[in-house]
Amino acid sequence: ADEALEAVFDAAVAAEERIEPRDWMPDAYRASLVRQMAQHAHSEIIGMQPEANWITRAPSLRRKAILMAKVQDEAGHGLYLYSAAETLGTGREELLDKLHAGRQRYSSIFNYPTLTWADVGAIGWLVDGAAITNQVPLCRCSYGPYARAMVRICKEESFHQRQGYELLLALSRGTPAQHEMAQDAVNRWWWPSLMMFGPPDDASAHSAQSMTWKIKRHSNDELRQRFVDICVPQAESLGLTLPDPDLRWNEERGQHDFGAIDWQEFHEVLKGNGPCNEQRLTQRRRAHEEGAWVRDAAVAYAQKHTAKPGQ
Ligand code: FAQ
Repeated sequence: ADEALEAVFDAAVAAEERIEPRDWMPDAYRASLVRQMAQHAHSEIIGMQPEANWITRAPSLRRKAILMAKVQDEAGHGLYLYSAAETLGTGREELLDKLHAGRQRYSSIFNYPTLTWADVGAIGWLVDGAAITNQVPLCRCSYGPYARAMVRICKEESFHQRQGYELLLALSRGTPAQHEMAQDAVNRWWWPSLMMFGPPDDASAHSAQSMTWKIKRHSNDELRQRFVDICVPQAESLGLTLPDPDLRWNEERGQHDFGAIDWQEFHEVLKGNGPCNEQRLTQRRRAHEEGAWVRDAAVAYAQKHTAKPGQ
């Protein structure tokens, strides 16, 4: 019977139809989606930490309001994604437990520190820019709830990217010290941003299967290249340079060549040895424990209200 169901599933994917929660799907498809969506959700909420670090030190009320809105959006993105993962039968609590136990991943990028105010700009421009490049194709993901969550997330990410760009532009055109601060932030965030797209195609364990299932629409290297090509003219407009002496236009390919990525560093960060891995997870576990009373209160409130009509 499974073979007939699998044929229906394969045909739906081939016909660009959406797979919905109640449709039959192969166990491995479900598992791979949960893996990717959980990693994505975890990235959104862990990703609040590096920038939240600057909320109290934002240089003006306007900058502070913008940054608070952005960090709140990230919490919201986490919630859309946990809800989307719930439609596959895995609850938020279960996924959070796995994150806290170090059994599920979050993006490597959030294990780097935010040393200056310019880092908030570099994160917006580069990290959110990389996130959009990766996530726009996910709006066409074969799994309906994930694809729909992505549409809204991408709109908000675009605003995040613009605020980062505008912040960096203000610094770049500011005093020499401000310009230098912007350049230093770009120097530190550039290479880790390129690593966000994942390992090179020949080392990407899941790409081939995920592309057959139309979860992913482009390979890691394709999206990384697209991102580099987008960033080069933007860096020029910003008056900042990208820290890669090998970066140059390749007329033949119609794309930029760029230098070698330090995959050793990527693997170390994935193993937990990045500059902030321990700090991020400790802070996440603490926030979860300190928020226990909110969850308890919400459950008590809900029980009280469901009990009422019968009283
Ligand atoms: N960091 O076979 P592949 C954001 C893992 S944006 C850590 O190529 P796949 C917005 C991968 O899980 C960031 N781990 O895997 C924001 C796998 O491990 P596993 C989040 C990585 O899935 C901005 C192994 O390596 N975005 O949060 C990374 O086909 C600012 C082999 O890799 C998403 O998650 C990495 N960079 O492709 C928030 C987007 N790369 O599971 C706050 C959705 C790979 O076997 C502030 N995800 N790994 O143990 C995806 O598109 C894909 O999952 C990829 C990886 C492209 C990340």
